[in-house]
Amino acid sequence: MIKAVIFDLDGVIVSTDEFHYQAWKLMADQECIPFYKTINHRLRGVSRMESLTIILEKAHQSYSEEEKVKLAEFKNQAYVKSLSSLDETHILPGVLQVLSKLKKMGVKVAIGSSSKNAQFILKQIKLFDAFDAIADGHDIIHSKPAPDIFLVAATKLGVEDHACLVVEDAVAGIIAAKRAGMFAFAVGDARKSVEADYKADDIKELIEVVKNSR
Ligand code: B16
Ligand code: MG
Repeated sequence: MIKAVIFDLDGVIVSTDEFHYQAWKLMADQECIPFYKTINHRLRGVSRMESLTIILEKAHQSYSEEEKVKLAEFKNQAYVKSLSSLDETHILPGVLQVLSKLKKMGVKVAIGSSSKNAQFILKQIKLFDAFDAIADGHDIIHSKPAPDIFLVAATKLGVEDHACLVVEDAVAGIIAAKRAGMFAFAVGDARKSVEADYKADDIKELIEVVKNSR
């Protein structure tokens, strides 16, 4: 029986990937590092420093740890600045209906995001109070595909791991959910994952999945 649904943030609740892309691109252009959308695609669900490591694969020079921290800070400042234009109109289709139905069914809801900006983003889109728990990049050391973020979310909710369903748009997030012993519901890019328990074109399909588990 599914007692809780844990939502990834970027790509599930709101699409911030273009904002991430533009901010990383600014950093990459400044450093003359080739960076394009296919590389950006690999950054989904991956932490800030791990994202930088992926981008630096194409760099023509090596960087010290201190320099890497500075590059990540530069990107984050540009990213946060761009988030000021984010509002509730950016909430992805179906999300509000799904949250409202789950509430009525008595199913707990949480956020499980690798982002250290998750709380700010939730405030921008006016959904900060819509969740029973928020687990974000500040709560973990190892980001997806490690199961940590979802295990923290389940603990904060007080729900057993095996009674949680994770909604993810990243393959790394699906792997993390399965490693956490949870059900995995894939949307968007994550539908190519072989590990997902459910794959959907429309997030609203998860209501039936939760109902059928009861
Ligand atoms: P930040 P999610 C992830 O969010 C993004 O998908 C990923 O591209 C980003 O690098 C990561 O958050 C860290 O974000 O730099 O804001 O801490 O999909 O786990 O909600
Ligand atoms: Mg995501």
